Amino acid sequence: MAVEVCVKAAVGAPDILGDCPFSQRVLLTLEEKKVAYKLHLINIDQKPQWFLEVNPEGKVPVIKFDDKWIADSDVIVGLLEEKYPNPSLSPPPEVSSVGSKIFPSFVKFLKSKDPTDGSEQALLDELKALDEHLKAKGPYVNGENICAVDLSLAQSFTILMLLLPISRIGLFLKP
Ligand SMILES: N[C@@H](CCC(=O)N[C@@H](CS)C(=O)NCC(=O)O)C(=O)O
Repeated sequence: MAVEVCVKAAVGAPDILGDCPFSQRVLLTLEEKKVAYKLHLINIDQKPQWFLEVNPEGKVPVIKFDDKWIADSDVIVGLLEEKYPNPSLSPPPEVSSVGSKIFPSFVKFLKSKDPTDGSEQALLDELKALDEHLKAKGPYVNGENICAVDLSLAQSFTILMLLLPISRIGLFLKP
């Protein structure tokens, strides 16, 4: 039975993919694994009734396997790895935590109200460490082979790109 996936449509443009990083990570995983799927773009400001019936929590992404709808990008990505093991996107242990501190450092930086508390430098250090890793071992975190760490970092960078410009002009969480 065909896989179906519901993801966020762009705000104000219901026919194109939106900016939900969780949805994008699931789509990247499906694409990398070359799994055929039917795409449903969900306008989250006006969720269709059928979508709320299959997923009362109303969040995207959700995916339909074997007639059952499953929510949460972490769960979905785990299931995709299990059901479609080739190509494997599981990272080898030595790279599994590369870049893992970028997102928490970013959240700390965003929440910081004190520009001298070192949170900006800590974020820059994490970004630099990733950059150095990629320069030495790239192009992907695990060399020539893309893996789940890259897709998860892509998700973090989507959020960074969306929020950094706002944080820079001091409109987001800053005093
Ligand atoms: N933990 C969930 C988070 C999903 C999530 O928060 N999706 C947002 C869009 S980025 C959403 O569906 N928001 C609509 C709503 O909450 O009504 C996952 O990893 O899939």
